[in-house]
Amino acid sequence: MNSIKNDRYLRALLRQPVDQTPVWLMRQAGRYLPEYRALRAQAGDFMTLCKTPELACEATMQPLRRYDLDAAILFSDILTIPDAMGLGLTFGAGEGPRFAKTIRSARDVAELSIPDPTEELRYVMDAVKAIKTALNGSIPLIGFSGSPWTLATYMVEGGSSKQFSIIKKMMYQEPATMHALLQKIARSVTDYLNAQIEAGADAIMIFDTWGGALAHQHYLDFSLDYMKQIIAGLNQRTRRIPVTVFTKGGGNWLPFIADSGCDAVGLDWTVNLHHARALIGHKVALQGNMDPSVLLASDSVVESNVERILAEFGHGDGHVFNLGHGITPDVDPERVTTFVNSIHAHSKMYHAGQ
Ligand code: 1CP
Repeated sequence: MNSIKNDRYLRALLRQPVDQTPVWLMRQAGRYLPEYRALRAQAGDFMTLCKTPELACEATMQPLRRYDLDAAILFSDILTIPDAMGLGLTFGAGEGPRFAKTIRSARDVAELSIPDPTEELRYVMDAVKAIKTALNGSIPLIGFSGSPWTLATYMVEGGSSKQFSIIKKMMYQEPATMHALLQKIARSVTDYLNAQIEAGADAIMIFDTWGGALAHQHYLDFSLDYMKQIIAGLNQRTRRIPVTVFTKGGGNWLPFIADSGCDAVGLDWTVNLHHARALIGHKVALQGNMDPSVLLASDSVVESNVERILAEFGHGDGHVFNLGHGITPDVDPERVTTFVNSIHAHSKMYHAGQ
């Protein structure tokens, strides 16, 4: 029942032999695709798209019709968790996320509820099930969540932030309150990801988009520790579910991340893949790491950057090709065709004889 025709992505995460390097793109469903913009217009707003399982399923499937991708990702958002915890999420037209309620005190933390994922987040589980049916065993489905630290930045700041002044003040001034908040989020995320696994997700990715804003020891104590807790709490009993951890700006902490219990580490484009492989490639698989802005250049530039990155990783298994962060809305979808096809064409030689 769980056999998947193209399982290159799952095999690469477990550092097993593959015939060519698997590829998917962070934010592969999104605004660079005209069909996504039409779907979102039909839904009216972004959260309606997320909360309507048939529409979320359609958004996941759109990039798979255009490109020869090795994995699908659940169409949803990391901010469904704080929304389900009662903070009231909205996305204004052309704006980032906004929360009606923010977390600023120990009392606010105490009042937060831990959602039952089969109730408040049932729409996500219904989307996972619909996508699994639509995929019909062709490629694996990635379930995901934000890291507790990354989710906390939105919950405390009330939306996107550049400086993280409010949450950092809270972390330094009231570390116990900060830990209590992160603990509650970690429990919510663990339940949420286990429900996604139960609904059919084949692999899990944890997005720690803002971990790179932290000082060294604070990254370990306020971000990585909670991701470790989540990984240890994931249900691996019925199926082996590979887990990828991506800390944007986490290049300095690769050995710590590789010891978190994850199967793969996501790398942004500031990291040299050869160096990362020498450092941690005997423990975990590596995912990444082309600068998304390369996709703004010509086909030949895209192709030469793909070749460079494949060569940086070199011969052998344990590489999942991806961008170093999400694809941006200004990318021409044609460049993505070149990107995906050149990975498949040029990567075979690195796996020859496996
Ligand atoms: O239509 C629109 O205008 C909404 C744009 C959009 C999309 C397509 C948002 C708003 N979220 C998403 C989908 C999404 N988000 C997916 C599934 C689609 C896919 O990957 O194919 C995933 C995995 C995410 C994850 C996500 N949301 C992250 C972590 C990954 C990353 O990019 O770093 C983060 C930080 C968010 C928050 C978020 N969602 C959307 C916005 C505008 C933001 C804020 C970003 C910021 O603070 O800068």
